[in-house]
Amino acid sequence: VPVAESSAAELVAAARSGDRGALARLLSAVERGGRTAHAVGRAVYPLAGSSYTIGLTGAPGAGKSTLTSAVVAAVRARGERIAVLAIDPSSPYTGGAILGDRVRMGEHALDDGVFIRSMATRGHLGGLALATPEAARVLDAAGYPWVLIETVGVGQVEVDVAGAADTTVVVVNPGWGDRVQANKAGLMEIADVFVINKADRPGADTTRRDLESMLDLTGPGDDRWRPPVVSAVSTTGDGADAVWEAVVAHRRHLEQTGGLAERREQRLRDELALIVEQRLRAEAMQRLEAAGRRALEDEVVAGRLDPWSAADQVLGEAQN
Ligand SMILES: Nc1nc2c(ncn2[C@@H]2O[C@H](COP(=O)(O)OP(=O)(O)OP(=O)(O)O)[C@@H](O)[C@H]2O)c(=O)[nH]1
Ligand SMILES: [Mg+2]
Repeated sequence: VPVAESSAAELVAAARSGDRGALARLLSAVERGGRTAHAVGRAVYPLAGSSYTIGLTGAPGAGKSTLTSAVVAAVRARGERIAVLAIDPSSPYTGGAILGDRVRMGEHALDDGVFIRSMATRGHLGGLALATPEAARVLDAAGYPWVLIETVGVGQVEVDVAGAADTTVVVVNPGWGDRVQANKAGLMEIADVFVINKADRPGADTTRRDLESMLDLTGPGDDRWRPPVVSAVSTTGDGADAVWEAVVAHRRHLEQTGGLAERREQRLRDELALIVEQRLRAEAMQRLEAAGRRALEDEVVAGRLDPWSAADQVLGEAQN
């Protein structure tokens, strides 16, 4: 059932009192985007701000979901509630990878202290970058003190996700040093914590040495934090607690240095700019359609009109 604009506030209230169905509907609205998502965004903003977000990224199949499940178990063992957003940027629909996640995270299905939700972005331009922080805010408003966001690292996507998180965990596997060269620099930049998952496989020690020496070269970042490298075997749960300890240590560091407030502030500035940009982009495309897109394109293709003048016609601007 779609969320009517007027009912966003009611759903938020229901979600805050523990109604998981209401929470799921709010997240669906965010996932779909558009007006209803804006209404949800307005309703949750004043209520959010007390939860801590963790981004968990890495190459396809690195074991992110398995690690997530193990970390959730570690968090629950400490008696804390946690929500998980599994984001699938590659598919416009909630698809196969997510079905696998149901199995991998299934052990938490009956736990009231855990909320797991997968989110596809239906191919919206910039949809992921806007929907992710919004969904995290919904879970924040619903009372989850920890929100973990799992995303497949496929280039720009993990950078977007890092942008939405307080602490970013990058998951690599043994042998990582030899592969994904192109992506390394980007990952080094966003990682607050490194996890060498599948440490039961050969090459884990070499990967650790590689990572540590790269970290030596990079030196501590602006916030003087050196990302710890944690080994894990997520299939057995080994290392999950150490991963969580590293996250908590990074949080403490950010809180003590003022880095947390800084990160959050920068995120909101970026988000505002992105929202304005997305809305103008949508409006621009509407104007193009209204101006007779196909006919204009044909004129340009036929060489009777240059694209600049065509754009002027669409935007109603004088040529210059
Ligand atoms: N040997 C070993 N296998 C693991 C470990 N962790 C995960 N796996 C296996 O790796 C495969 C992929 O695990 P997932 O958790 O689905 O990986 P993912 O990174 O979430 O995958 P995508 O979301 O599809 O990118 C599964 O078959 C897991 O059982 C580990 O520590 N050791
Ligand atoms: Mg996964």
